[in-house]
Amino acid sequence: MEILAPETAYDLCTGRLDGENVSYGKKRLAEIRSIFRDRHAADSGDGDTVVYEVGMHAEVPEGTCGGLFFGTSIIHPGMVGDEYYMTKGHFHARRETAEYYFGISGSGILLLMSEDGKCSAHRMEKGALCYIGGHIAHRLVNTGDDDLVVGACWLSDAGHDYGSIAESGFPVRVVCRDGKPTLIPGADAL
Ligand code: PAN
Ligand code: ZN
Repeated sequence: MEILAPETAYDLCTGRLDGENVSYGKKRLAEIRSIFRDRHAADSGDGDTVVYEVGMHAEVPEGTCGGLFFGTSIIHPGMVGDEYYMTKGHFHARRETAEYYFGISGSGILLLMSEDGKCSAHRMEKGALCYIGGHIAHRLVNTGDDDLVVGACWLSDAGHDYGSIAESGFPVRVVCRDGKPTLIPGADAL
């Protein structure tokens, strides 16, 4: 029997994934304008701007029971109006499935929301480990000047439900006030 080389490389400093079964996707402003509260700023921004990227190692097809996915999210620094760049956010389609997030670099906030709309905000930075329980929606917000890089591991049959977030949003938003990240109430757009 021979000793095999790793099929996939994972850079512990950058979260970069390379090799077999790795794919990268970009989320551009044009696709997610509606998540930001300042509609005018969102509509007038360049739709080609990449707000975040997700690299993913998928050894098994989406939906496989008992499998795992491993990913790196890179939320670029920037703002739409006074609101920091963030991910769309989602519940898992299979609501009971949990996920690990861990901070690799940059600084930001992880917003969590229960199904009855209770929200909490957690600092996300290098070395932070966050267990996101089932039935909890999650969204990453980059409040720093550099990329916010966050690793994640979730079940391959978790699925993503973006619809509930699109309808009701998170009840808390992260905006810049006096140069500092500040939580304000309100899911509605301006
Ligand atoms: C992450 C997210 C990633 C992008 O891999 O999918 O951060 O965020 P959105 O999916 O909300 O656009 C994860 O939580 N997977 O389950
Ligand atoms: Zn998730």
